[in-house]
Amino acid sequence: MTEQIAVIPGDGIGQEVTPAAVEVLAALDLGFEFVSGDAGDAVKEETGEALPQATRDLVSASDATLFGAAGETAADVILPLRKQVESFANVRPATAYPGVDALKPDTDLVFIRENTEGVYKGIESEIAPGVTTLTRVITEEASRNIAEFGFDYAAQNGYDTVTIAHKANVMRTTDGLFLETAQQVGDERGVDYDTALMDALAMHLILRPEEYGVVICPNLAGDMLSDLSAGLVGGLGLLPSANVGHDNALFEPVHGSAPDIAGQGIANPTATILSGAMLLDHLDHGEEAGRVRSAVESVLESGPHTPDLGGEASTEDVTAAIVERL
Ligand code: GGG
Repeated sequence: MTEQIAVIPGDGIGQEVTPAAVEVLAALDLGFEFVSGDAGDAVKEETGEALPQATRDLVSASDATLFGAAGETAADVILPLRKQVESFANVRPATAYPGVDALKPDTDLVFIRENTEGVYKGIESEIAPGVTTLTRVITEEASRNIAEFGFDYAAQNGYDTVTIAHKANVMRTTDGLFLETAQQVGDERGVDYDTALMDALAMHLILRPEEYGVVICPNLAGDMLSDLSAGLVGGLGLLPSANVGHDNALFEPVHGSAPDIAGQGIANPTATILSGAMLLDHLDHGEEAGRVRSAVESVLESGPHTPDLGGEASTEDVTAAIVERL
């Protein structure tokens, strides 16, 4: 049966790296049907709406979605899209590769980020001129879902170190619940785990990332700690991600629209192509996912490289080299 992939490039370099990943997926000859959807700043300017209903419908009707990058309208685009696939877990691996000048070459981390609540719930108000508030929502159900997913992920992918990130000494009620629930899940399974205050963890990740594996995080902490860890392995151009729901999923690079380099044809497509590999795994094309990862690793090792990795190659050069390796 033909599998339908929704492709939403979004803003900025999303318009460059998403076609690159589609080119790689198409080269596998799996018979995917790619259907494009509009979203983002330009769409909002044209139509008044950053995420048209037709794009939401496309995502729901597809077997999986490949998304590029969100710009100014991120809160109106990527958060509702993650909701559209009912994704409760955002999986963000940060891995160092041979051939890339990484600050910490032994880094092999996977952030399992809660994807539905925390401060990203969108409950903000201006309660008086010059006075604003934000409501942070943490529920036992969502905390249990992400912890179960995180411990399962570690077991299935061979990680023996699991860390629960939190700030329960300050956010006693909300992160108190997150921590207590995640610990319960670890205890029920009888597996070892650590807990870490997220601010101290940020420092430890920079000094000794090799001591960590899977990190289970509340929403904002997962967003920030994964970006921080991109700095350990060579930059945001390398980090893919999966937004996983029970019946659907959306895959996107961790990076945003990078307006400083958009339109120049020099964006690193690696993160989006590796997001494509995660999509392949999700659709049970594990062998092809492995082939894509090997091709990417080969190109990272021997080049060509885009300028973010110290090279002079274009997005198209790197994509062509990966397709050739396939
Ligand atoms: N492809 C990821 C992206 O566009 N990120 C922009 C952004 O603002 N992300 C916020 C988030 O990941 O929650």
